Amino acid sequence: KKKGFIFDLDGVIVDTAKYHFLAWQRLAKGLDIDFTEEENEQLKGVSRVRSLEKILAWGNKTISQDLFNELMGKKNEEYLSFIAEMDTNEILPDVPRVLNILKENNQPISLGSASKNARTILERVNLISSFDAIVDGNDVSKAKPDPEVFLIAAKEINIKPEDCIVFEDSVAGVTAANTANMISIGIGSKDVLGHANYVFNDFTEISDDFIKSLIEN
Ligand code: G16
Ligand code: MG
Repeated sequence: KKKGFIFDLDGVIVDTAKYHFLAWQRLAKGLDIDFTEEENEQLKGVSRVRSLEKILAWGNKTISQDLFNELMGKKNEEYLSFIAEMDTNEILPDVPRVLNILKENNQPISLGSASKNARTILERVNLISSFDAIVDGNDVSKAKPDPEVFLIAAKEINIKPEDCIVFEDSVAGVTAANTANMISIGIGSKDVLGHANYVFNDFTEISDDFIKSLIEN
């Protein structure tokens, strides 16, 4: 049977959260705002605009629209300078194995990411050709936890939402997958992603047989 397999990018295929963190931290410092790794957790899967809004709220700062736009541009420039150095070593463990099983079983694969830099990252790590469709922050108007990104990702591979399986590391992303009526597989800690249908710490815990059971059921 044909199922649709939808992958989030940051935190699932590569760990770019560390680069977002470095770039946001520098920006926050410039505004005299303390920005912690715990706060960074809450920015996972969240769009760029919404992330800056949250950081400003945590720091009790209001800024002009012009400065807001300028800071967003600077943050992205810095982030781009980090991802320019990425290579295949940054692909998270066993992601290629899972992509290969799916390919061997002729299963369509989609990307569903909030990032506007998704294509650049997939090119850097040489995975762009593994995807039959790429839906990212440039294609959606409503950010996760809204299901829009995953619904478009399903449509682009012609698979009904209820036949789709989503791999996600963020709270908002798992909620988005559940709302879309898809099977959600959380990648991370059970404490954080308890609302997912299944949770694994990483892809090394996901067996070939488990993937095959998803295809068959
Ligand atoms: C990712 C990250 C978020 C980031 C967002 C926007 O989403 O998880 O932390 O804020 O993209 O990224 P950009 O600034 O590159 O547009 P995902 O959905 O791939 O996890
Ligand atoms: Mg993510």
